Amino acid sequence: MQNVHAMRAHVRAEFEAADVAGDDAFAVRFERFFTELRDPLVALYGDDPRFADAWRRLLRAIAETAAGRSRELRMLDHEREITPDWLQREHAVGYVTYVDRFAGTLAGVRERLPYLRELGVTYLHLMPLLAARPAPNDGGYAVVDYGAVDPALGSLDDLRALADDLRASGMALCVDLVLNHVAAEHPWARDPAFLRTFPDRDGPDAYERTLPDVFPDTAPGSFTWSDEHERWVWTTFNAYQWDLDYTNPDVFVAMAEAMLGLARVGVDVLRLDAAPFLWKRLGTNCQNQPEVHELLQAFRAAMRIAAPAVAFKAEAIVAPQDLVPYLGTGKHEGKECDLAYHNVLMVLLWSALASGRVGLMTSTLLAMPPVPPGAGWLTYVRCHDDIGWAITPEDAARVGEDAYLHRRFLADWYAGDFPGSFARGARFQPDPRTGEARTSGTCASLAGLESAPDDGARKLAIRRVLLLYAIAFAHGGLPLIYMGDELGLRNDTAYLEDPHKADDNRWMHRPAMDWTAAERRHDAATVEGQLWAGLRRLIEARRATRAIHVQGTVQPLWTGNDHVFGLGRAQAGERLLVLGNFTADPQPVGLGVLHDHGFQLDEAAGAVDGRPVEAHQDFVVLAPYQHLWLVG
Ligand code: OTU
Repeated sequence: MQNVHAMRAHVRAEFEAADVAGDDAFAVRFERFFTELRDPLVALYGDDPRFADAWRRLLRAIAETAAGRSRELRMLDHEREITPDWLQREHAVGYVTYVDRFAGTLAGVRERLPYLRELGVTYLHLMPLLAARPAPNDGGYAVVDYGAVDPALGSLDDLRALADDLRASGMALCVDLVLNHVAAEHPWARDPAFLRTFPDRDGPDAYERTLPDVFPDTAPGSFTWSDEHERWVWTTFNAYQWDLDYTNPDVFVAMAEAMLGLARVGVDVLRLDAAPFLWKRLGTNCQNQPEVHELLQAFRAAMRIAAPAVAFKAEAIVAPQDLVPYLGTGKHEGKECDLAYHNVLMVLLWSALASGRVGLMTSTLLAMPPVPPGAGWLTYVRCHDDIGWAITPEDAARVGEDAYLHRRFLADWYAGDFPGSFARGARFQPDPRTGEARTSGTCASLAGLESAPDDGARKLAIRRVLLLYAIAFAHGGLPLIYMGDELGLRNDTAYLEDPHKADDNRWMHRPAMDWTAAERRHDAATVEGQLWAGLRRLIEARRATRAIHVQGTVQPLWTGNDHVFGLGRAQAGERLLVLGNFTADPQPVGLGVLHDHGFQLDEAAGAVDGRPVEAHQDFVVLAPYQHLWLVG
């Protein structure tokens, strides 16, 4: 074997001792990623007597997974090894949905693939689908068996068949992996060594001095008394979601086995749920601890050796300076997640839409650390969760705003409580201590479709939806369409009838697919037809624009008009400038701004938006919520 990786003598001895068999490709990967796997685990568990055995089991699981890869999956491994940016290319478009709400079962999803193909989807994220505890289970985020599919949705074989179908259609499959916690009923939760427990309130009280509440309204505090263990159990989220103790190497190996199991089924991307919470430290908010990044590097190295086609997506809804490290920075550069949710962009889009001003968005994006090479953003407008108004005091201060007041304004605006608001959302988990709240509601309802009294108002709402999606599509990375946004599905109140859901208003923006509405998607006279056509234009524009490829640079630009956002991109000699008017009024932008950046205005700039360009001698006027795409 070639010594592709310089190893210190004692590590080399361990490498030789590991003696893990496999084919040539496996051997090369094992040597290449050996230290990336071993170093973080030794740092975390080196002194733990359980480590030696855990390590052996981990290596065995990795080798077995690699050996079990079909010829087709091995080809995919090779293909993605030489195309590491496969998720972020200009034709990549994601779609996110619950299996049951979209098509009943996994078999049903297979039947609906033509719909997704027609839209142009290349990546399908299915919400939690592994066996969960009976309701309430937080939409499946309380797993009882990582090796089984929820029987109501189908079987592991159905999942395999779906993955095969998707692959044949050029679509990748993303599945949730709930890393931080298990259902209280999971067999692992019978073993106190897998949990963080405390005999009395001393520990919980000490931690809670600095722990924020995730669900302050419905699940206050972060600990739950267990009669079974006669101890307090760490429960960051709901009382039935028990946090795992990652200081125990057996927990790491158990979760690694769950990951590898999904790789064996043919899953392409793992969404690592609640990644920031994996490691707890007294005196902190117990998020984003350095050890979290060691864990993620080790998980990723294990997967790179076993099944390199499988990518990691971080679900870390945290502040900008804490977010970028999930894509691998510093000593973890190139060794962590391939993708992370750009929740900062998502929040700023809605903020700009409510205020009609783009200064906060422009300056905050300009101040964000760059994405490390090889990694990319998931850009999105809505997802299954609430919108947490994560605007920091530093970011607000840069544009002379007060972060607290602006966050309160946004919560009011999107609950429909602010004078002039077009939104029909709801407050999620209002925190009585701070008066703050997050926001629930579908994209369409938040953008004004539900409140629209007439055709004119409906048209504006449609324009708002398409403007937000236009920025998400132009930004670079992998854009996600949340199921129903392509048809303008409105808030669904049916959850109020279900006692296991009624207290969680996130269900209002998780409607069932409306296939009758979908049938109207080719009728330009309907809301569905206009949204569908608008999104289709965005997908086509993205495909045709090499500058969108993630390896290019993305640069927010000042346009000289505080109501018009500017986003510039450059890649391999091609350049793109997108302008977006965030108000319901016409807005001028001086042509000098365009010329300074090397762009000329032409008629084609309005093609993606679908409205003509209103050009004057020295300026261009953007129609309400219009977006212009200029290629240079
Ligand atoms: C995630 O969200 C899921 O997306 C939620 O649907 C789950 O309820 C939750 O985990 C528990 O499994 O706090 O308000 O930084 O923000 O993990 C949603 C990440 C959440 C957290 C995120 C979490």
